Amino acid sequence: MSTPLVSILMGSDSDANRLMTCFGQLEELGIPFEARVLSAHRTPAALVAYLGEADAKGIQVFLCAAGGAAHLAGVVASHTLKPVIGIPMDNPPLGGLDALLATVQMPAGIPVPTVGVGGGGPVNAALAAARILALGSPELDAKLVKFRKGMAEKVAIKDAKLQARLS
Ligand code: RP5
Repeated sequence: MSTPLVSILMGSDSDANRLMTCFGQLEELGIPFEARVLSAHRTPAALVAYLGEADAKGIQVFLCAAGGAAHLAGVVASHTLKPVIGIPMDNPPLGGLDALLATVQMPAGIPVPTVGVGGGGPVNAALAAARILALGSPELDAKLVKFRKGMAEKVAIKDAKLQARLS
């Protein structure tokens, strides 16, 4: 197993299933990662201890997923100078608006760029991490170029199918 470059932190194991697309996207791009359940509220000391080790391990980007009163990404960002991307979880009863605002509305000085709530959020967090890492990796940059080309080709095929149905 290669040294992890991305750390995916989640506030609870109840977040894990909704992060599978994030794991899958990182795997597809060949980016080594690790994932941990660590909570800003329930395990504050363990979280801070982990962040102390993460730099030494070579973690370059943190992806932090939490729902409700989601302070995980902000707390992580306050303990590291590495990029931290927030992933608000779409939990009931408020559907993720609570987590979105808690994650994105950071005070000036501690940035937490945040992806959208729900479906595309975890995938986009993985792709955002990939773009950061690609700044120092021509190999990963080439994979992202290929990924985007593949996506455009899929859309062109879908459009051709729609045109065929309408003709
Ligand atoms: C947050 O509280 C977690 O990220 C999770 O989304 C939410 C609920 O956690 P559980 O009660 O399911 O463990 O900290």
